[in-house]
Amino acid sequence: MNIQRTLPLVVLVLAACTARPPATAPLPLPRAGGAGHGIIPLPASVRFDSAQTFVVDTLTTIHVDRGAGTVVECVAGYLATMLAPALKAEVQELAPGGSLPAKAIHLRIDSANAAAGAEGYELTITPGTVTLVARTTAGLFYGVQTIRQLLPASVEHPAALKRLLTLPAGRIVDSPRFEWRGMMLDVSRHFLGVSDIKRFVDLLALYKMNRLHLHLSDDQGWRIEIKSRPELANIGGSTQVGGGRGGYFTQAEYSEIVAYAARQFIMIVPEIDMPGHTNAALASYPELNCNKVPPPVYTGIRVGFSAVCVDSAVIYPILEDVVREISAITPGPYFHIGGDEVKTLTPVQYRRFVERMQGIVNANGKRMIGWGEIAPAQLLPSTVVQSWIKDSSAVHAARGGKVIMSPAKKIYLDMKYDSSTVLGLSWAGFNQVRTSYDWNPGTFIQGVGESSVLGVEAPLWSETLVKVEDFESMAFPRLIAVAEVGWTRGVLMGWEGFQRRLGMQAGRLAALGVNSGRR
Ligand code: TNX
Repeated sequence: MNIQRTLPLVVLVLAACTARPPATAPLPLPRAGGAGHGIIPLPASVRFDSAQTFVVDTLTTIHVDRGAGTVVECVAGYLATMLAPALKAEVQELAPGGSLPAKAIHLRIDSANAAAGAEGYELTITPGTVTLVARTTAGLFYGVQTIRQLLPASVEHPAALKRLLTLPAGRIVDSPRFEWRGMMLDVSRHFLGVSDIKRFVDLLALYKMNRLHLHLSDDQGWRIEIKSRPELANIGGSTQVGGGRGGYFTQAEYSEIVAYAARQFIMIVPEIDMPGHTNAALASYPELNCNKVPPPVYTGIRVGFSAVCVDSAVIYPILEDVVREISAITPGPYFHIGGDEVKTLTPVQYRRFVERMQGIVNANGKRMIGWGEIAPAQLLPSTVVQSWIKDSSAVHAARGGKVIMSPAKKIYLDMKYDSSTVLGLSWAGFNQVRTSYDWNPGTFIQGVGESSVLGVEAPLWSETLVKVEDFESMAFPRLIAVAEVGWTRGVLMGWEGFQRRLGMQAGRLAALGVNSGRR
């Protein structure tokens, strides 16, 4: 390295912002490169130049422009940690007009870069230099994930003997099809702890997904501390399906998850399901019930039987406290009110409730999201409808609103793969990996065209899932298919190619210790 040309050399402090996936067992991947790369989601444009490669070794350095800012430094630090100990885990500043040493990886923000779009990136690899350019730090992070997937699976495991880390020479220009590329975890039916959630965050990041929706309340459990209404978590969080211990996130733990996810460009979207799916809340505060009698906590898996007393004025201060406290610790702009499967209210009662909640959510500075059932209410165009069955979300598209596509028959990750799958449900059918891959979010619902689709999100309901391994076996590999549906333009997609690339992910998933289900 020519220190002269990079002076002043500054080693940036990265400890606070480096995060890398945990892992358990090393396994090699087939060599990436040529036409046979294994990148998922498939980038918009990939060109490999020749048989030449960039070799990562102890001479390799990572550079960011001076003054690029902490977030760029963090992304560079994430890459440095991933490549250590092949190189020294240090990020260096490049002075204006300074030239790069040989064997440099340069991460650069260019806000005027038109090729890649807001979340896109351009990656150029030559034997001497790797240049990653993006308009935003998110784009840089996605480019780093592409670099990661071009490297052998051994980079996923800190204990793996570092085989030759090489990148094929070439150029990738890439940007996502949809803004919303998400997953939902139901931590209500069975509770998952902070470290389990972080593990999912790590895995979402690998596939360029950017939303993690947490289903924080349901009949069986209330999973977040509300300081002004402590019984919600104390009583409502005391059990789960099957009668286990349950649990809940303290607000500090929730904030820890939010911050951890933000470092990997993943927004946490909190959901408090109402007016139905509320038995845990009803058991905690008698005044939420029309008869003021709290029901016992519920550990079965029926749906549709509970509802808060929507015509009673006394419930709204409680719901306002809930929305206020959660909104205050949620930097993302969304609050999800659920709204699904309410069988005990009239349509008028239901609609009035949804409209009132929309006001409360907006008053707390958030945009409301609700499941498809909310569409017939008078919704603002800023409200988002999450479609899960063929519902009336076209009504919302017609008023200029956006729709998140979560069709149960395609991407419900709690549906069995087939009749031999041990865990999961099958009310929407079997969802094979191909089922989750082969569909078009832009044409799936009549009246909800491409421009009305905010993106895709795969829910993972947990009636039958207890341990994080159970969640993983249902999510993987189908979630990887959903990641490609959300990112890659339809004309570029194809099952055969995806299947081949998915095969190439196997070693990586094994190195990460992911309990992947079937193909
Ligand atoms: C329907 S999808 C539900 C959930 C269940 C799920 C099981 C939706 C908005 N509601 O309450 O857990 O089916 O697949």
